[in-house]
Amino acid sequence: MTTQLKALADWVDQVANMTQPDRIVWCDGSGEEYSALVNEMLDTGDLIELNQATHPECYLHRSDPNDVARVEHLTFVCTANEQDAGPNNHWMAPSEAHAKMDALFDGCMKGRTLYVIPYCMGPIDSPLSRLGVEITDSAYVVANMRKMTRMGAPALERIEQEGRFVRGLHSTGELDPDRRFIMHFPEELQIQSYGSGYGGNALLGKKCHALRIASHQARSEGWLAEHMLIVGIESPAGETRYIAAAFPSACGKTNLAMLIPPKPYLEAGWKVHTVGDDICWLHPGEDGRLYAINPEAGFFGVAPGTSESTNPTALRMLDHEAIFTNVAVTDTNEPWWEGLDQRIPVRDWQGRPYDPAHGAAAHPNSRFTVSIKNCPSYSDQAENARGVPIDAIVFGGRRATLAPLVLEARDWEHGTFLGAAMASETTAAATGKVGVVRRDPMAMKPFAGYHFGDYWAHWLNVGAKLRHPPKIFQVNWFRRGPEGEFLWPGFGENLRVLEWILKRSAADGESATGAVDTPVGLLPEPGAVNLEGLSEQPDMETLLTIKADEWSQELSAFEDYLTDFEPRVPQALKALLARMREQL
Ligand code: GTP
Ligand code: SPV
Ligand code: MN
Repeated sequence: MTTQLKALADWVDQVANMTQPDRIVWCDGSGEEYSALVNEMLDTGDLIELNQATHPECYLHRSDPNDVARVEHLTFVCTANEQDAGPNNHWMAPSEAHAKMDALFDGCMKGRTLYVIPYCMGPIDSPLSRLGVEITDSAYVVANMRKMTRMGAPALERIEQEGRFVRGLHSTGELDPDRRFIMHFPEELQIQSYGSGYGGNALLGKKCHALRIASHQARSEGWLAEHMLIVGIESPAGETRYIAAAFPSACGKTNLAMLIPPKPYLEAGWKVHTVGDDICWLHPGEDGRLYAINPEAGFFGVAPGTSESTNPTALRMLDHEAIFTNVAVTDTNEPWWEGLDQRIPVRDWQGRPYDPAHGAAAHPNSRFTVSIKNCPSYSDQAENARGVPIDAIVFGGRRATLAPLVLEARDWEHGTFLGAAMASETTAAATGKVGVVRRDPMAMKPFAGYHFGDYWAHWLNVGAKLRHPPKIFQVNWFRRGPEGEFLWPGFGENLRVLEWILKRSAADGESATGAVDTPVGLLPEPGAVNLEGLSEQPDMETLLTIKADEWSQELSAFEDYLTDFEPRVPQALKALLARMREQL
């Protein structure tokens, strides 16, 4: 395979001249190609076979211990004008970044194979989908891209027709943290990544293309590229309505996207349909509603915490055709992670004999890669070229205090405010301290490819043009009690909150019953969230109370934060903030 498209052929030539690979392979995305790659990686030790009787076609990859998460401090947005990247991004001048990267890429593929991966983000026949080509010297990246994207011949065909594609160049380099950069050139539709083989740093279709570059394009084209799951909730009446929800990394998107309804809901006939678990492209439709597609074709999900009680759907899809990264293994050579079950693993994520003194057996950010088609709750609308209509947008964070279980925004503007004011405790998905509350507007702090002030203004613009905008909500599954325990049972039980959200969305504005007004938004009325069948009654009083002094402080902190983004903060957000403070 090669290509008729001169721009692509020339680029591959130019990269090959610079990186000096031993051979060049154009990936067609076939099953034979995948099997051959797996066999090659089993030989090199890049993959380790897991128990093929219990886990057919499942493999384990162990990363370099210095390369197990996204590296936000080494991730740059290289716009011509520094202001356009905004204080939310690290910036480097394009010429300086190119010089740095050219020096790193020079000869870096000697003795290696250069793989050319044409891919399509979104259903292959959707006008909303976008094309890209990733060049990489990592077979692990190729194998993951095959599960995560529509990769190979059909994508190349569309690229040749359209002539426009995002160029992503990746090399694992030496895996040296001091020679590692993830560079974005939105104005050139280019990504260059060196020195890491980890997910978000190396699978360039994912965060680099589908969020950082796409958010840039979405802004100029009138749509939104967001860090959101997409889920369809089918009521006993047989009506399916769709929710898009943004939570920061490792804060519950995968779990919510494939939740299993609690027993009374299952018995009543509620069903869940998974469209996506991480990225969502939202387009205004001709009918004035907002439509969502999932640009991805697979999951790169967090392993720890996944169990029969929290996410049985995930376990059903992880016992075949999955690649595990940095999990532990049991004496029967099955994958294992903290929270899975009571077994004691024999080897930890680094391959050492398991010793609790070394810390967790599976890395806290260990992950699985699996095709979305393996998901038992896979939605038959996931390939819909128009996308699915969204009835509610949900923003959520991980907050031990302050944030209530659920809060409804008065309108799109207020919802944009709640999204912008999000903060959440940091997790192991990125290198750095875990558990520190940081501001993470719309769960996009690491992923918005441009200035947050412009981004909020764009949100307001998109909403103002929708004749039937979805309602916007804020949730928090992670509120803790005095002993550090979670106050809300979470996981499948979150459907109880989604039910209230959908009820409120169907109803007409504030005339709907079931909510009480507060200065920061609308809360469920006592009894409005169905708690029937819960073995323990949660402390709803704490979960649904807005404390004026705490919130005044929070709004002050947000006001301080906003000053970093001046003079680009939309007036409407500042006016809302002032009004809320007054009312508190
Ligand atoms: P990324 O893939 O990093 O973007 O993360 P994600 O948002 O998809 O996070 P995921 O659903 O994988 O959840 C991360 C962690 O949060 C896992 O350890 C889950 O077990 C845990 N978690 C998810 N939902 C809930 C919940 O409702 N309550 C509690 N207490 N924990 C949850
Ligand atoms: C996240 O960190 O939000 C992820 C995993 O979904 S990664 O692909 O590394 O971005
Ligand atoms: Mn994510």
